[in-house]
Amino acid sequence: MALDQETLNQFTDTVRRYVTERLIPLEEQVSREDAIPEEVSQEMAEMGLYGLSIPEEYGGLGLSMSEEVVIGNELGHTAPCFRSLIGTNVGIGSQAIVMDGTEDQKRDYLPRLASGELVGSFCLTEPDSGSDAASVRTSAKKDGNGYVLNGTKRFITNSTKAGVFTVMARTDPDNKGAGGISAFLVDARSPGISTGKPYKKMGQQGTHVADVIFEDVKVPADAIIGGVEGQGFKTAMKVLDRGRLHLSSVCIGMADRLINECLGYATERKQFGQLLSDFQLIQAMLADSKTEAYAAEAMVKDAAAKFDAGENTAMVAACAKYYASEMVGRVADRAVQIHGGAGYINEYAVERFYRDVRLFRIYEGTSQIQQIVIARNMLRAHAASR
Ligand code: COS
Repeated sequence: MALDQETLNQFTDTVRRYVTERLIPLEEQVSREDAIPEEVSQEMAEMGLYGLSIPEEYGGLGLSMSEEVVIGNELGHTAPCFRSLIGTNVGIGSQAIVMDGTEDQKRDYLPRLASGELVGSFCLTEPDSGSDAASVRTSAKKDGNGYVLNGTKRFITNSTKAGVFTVMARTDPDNKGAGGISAFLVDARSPGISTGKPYKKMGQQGTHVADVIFEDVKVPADAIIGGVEGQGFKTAMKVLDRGRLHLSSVCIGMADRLINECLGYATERKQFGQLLSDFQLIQAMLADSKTEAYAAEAMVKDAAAKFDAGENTAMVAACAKYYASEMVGRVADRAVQIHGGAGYINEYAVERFYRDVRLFRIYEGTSQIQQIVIARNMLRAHAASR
């Protein structure tokens, strides 16, 4: 544990209060305007939220995974766009450096990522490479002492305000698989980089996702993470394993919020002369949602503890992400059902969250990819035990 229990409790309370008093009242506005007020980013930076996962020696809070999921859960209680503001710096935009970066790369980038001065963004997905992450086509050709990058990255979160991109590019054109990929740290101001117009999304308004185009972008040789070619795919997989645990905790927080919205509505609204909460069919939906949310919470806590103990968590992180993201989809669906017609109206939080949570089953690996990761690990362990 990086923090003593009392400090963690205090920090958790601070985040909870911030979510309740500051972020929840902003949800409707942010959804309507598709923009988070600038001050929110500043406030989150002052609370240290950009640096949750970055070691203290590089200016972050250095939370353990078990601690990070507690905070992820708290942030999950409001619109997911607020969590996404800090999400790339905490997860996919910083962890490649934390896990595999050289000391110079850590010193150069991590303090600025931790403070929120620099936004990190993760460039893996491409127009023809999504779930099949090893088929990346963006090329990194050797050029004197450095490399020249060409290619298009798709659906890149926070790319329009990023200061540094972690870019997966193929350094070995003869190796079409995972081993031909290297991870680069690329300054977003480098000549030849442009970002597309943010996509219009189904939900999660306030978070912006756009393409990033690399045209003859020159990068120095020391831009390769860890200084070794061919390790980029493995780095990306490790980053995603960790990110999946964080996202699972956000799903749990969101499920809890949805359940609370349902409790509030069901104990106020009357039909057939009695409160909705008096109907056993409504109670059954509430009970199913609570049971599933609790099961997901137990999984995430267990997987996070395993991560902190240094165990390989590729499989359990996939289990957690798969279950928690599917769970919150079912909880959101029931929440709309309990709200009836009101659940279909934009003024109610559950209508927005129903759309917002759909993404959890897709990004950082679809449910189908999680199933593949789980099954492959099971089969590998079985083969090794024979
Ligand atoms: N940690 C470390 N290394 C890993 C790893 C992990 N979790 N998963 C795979 N690797 C390694 C393998 O050990 C293998 O190394 P060797 O060649 O030395 O044996 C290499 O990476 C290739 O692995 P594999 O053959 O399993 O790769 P596949 O092409 O079959 O792809 C999946 C595996 C499908 C699991 C991967 O492409 C994936 O996770 N896709 C989803 C990507 C994603 O989440 N995208 C979301 C967008 S990013 S926000």
